[in-house]
Amino acid sequence: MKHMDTIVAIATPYGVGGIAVVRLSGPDAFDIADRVWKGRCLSEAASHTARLGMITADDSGSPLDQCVATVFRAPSSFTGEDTVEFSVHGSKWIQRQVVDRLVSSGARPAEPGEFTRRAFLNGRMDLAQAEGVADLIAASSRAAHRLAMSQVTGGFSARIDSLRERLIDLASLLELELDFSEEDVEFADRARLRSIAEETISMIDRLAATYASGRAFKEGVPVAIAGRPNAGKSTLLNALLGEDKAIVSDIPGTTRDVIDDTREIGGILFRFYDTAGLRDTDDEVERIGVGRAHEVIGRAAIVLWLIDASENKKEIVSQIEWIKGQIDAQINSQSEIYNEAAHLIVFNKTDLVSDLDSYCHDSHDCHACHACLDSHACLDAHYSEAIGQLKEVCPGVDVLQISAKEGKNIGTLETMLVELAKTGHDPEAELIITNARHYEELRSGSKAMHRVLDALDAGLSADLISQDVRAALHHLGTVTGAVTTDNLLSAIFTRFCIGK
Ligand SMILES: Nc1nc2c(ncn2[C@@H]2O[C@H](COP(=O)(O)OP(=O)(O)O)[C@@H](O)[C@H]2O)c(=O)[nH]1
Ligand SMILES: [Mg+2]
Repeated sequence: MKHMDTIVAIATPYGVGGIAVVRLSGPDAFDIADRVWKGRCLSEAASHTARLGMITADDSGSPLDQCVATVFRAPSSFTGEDTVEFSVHGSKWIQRQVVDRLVSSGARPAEPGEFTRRAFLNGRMDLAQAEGVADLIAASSRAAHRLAMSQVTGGFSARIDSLRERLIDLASLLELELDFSEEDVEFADRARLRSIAEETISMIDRLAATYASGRAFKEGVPVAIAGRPNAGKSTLLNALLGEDKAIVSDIPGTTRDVIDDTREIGGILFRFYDTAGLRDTDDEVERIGVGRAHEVIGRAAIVLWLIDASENKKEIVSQIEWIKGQIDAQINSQSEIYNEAAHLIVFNKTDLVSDLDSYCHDSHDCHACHACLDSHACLDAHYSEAIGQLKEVCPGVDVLQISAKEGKNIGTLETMLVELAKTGHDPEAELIITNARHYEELRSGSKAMHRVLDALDAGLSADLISQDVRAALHHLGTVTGAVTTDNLLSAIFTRFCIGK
């Protein structure tokens, strides 16, 4: 597909920097560039070379900015078209003037995502790779960066293409039969078709199942800090973020709204949510906060249930029982995406119970003792019955002791968070999907393949079965752009920003 016009936009962020890059791409890029250029002719420059020169302010040749122009000749450029990138001085005024000057010399201001759209249309990259470019630009952690890179470099597309090849084989076996329909032959052994279809479904489903983790790695793995008022939730949020983000006080009900922020730990971006303490209350505002807390807990991938370890044993046991009820209720009303939330029981304020050593050794009806605080085993012994019951509801639940105020064991908590985030899918090891559109297409593809199985079971004719195989092919094809419509492209690229 050929574009007749030449587009221009600032490719660097809006604002003042040392330099800014103005990108010009299209069939007339070199002619337009030469019209505003004082220096050695750009249209004669070799591809991938840079020249120092002057951009003129007007046709009389008065200087606007001294800059470096980098020349890329079609098809060896990002867009696949002739391209000049001007590295100009980074004043906002200069940037605007250079763009205006190029527009008045024949270029058109680019629309959002238009450079990447051209790259796709000129076959420089497929659709999943183009979408990867947007993710790469937005990547804010090592995991998100790695996932975007696997999309940009085509690892993900290769997997989709191999799935499509299997389906094409399947469809052609079926369609061969159609050509010989009068002779009533079955070229394709039905049992073999079935096993190919089943294998394809399991491959598609496995990829689709990575989406919950993929989205979490991209946007920040959601971690809810939950518990009764005054357990130290806001103190823990501040300790994890390393700043005083939430107000801490000993007045129960201080945190009324959800407060959140992100932090990268071990290469993974986490989004921590401090919530209002869960309790029944007559205060209207606090009640709304408690409602929101429940929503956040329901959507979290990891929930940290905080317990004030300085309470007496009876109170702690009752809190563990209460947490069991909360988790139980949540498991029963799970959303599809985060149906495997991890739960961690965190005993906080352990600094307050250090003077209770003797108390503990004399009787077991006590707070956790100092010696206990460094060993999980002992704490489990103290609350073994209650924790055992909790594990019946939620087998993977883990227990940890910290002091949010003194920063004790926060490092251990962080290590546990990283491990929990990777239990679903490891971003370093696996191909993981991060894009909602890809997820939807994979699911539709899987549904079409289930219809293929049903049709095989029902002994339907080859033409009916092949229709559903074609439908599955279509859905997988839209992921990489082997199949596209203008609407789809507009929907994708208008979400990019100008200059991409
Ligand atoms: N000694 C001690 N006090 C703590 C600790 N964590 C929180 N606190 C105190 O407990 C009170 C309630 O803390 P806050 O974080 O506001 O609890 P929230 O209601 O759960 O958010 C404050 O006075 C905190 O200083 C801790 O680890 N040790
Ligand atoms: Mg609070």
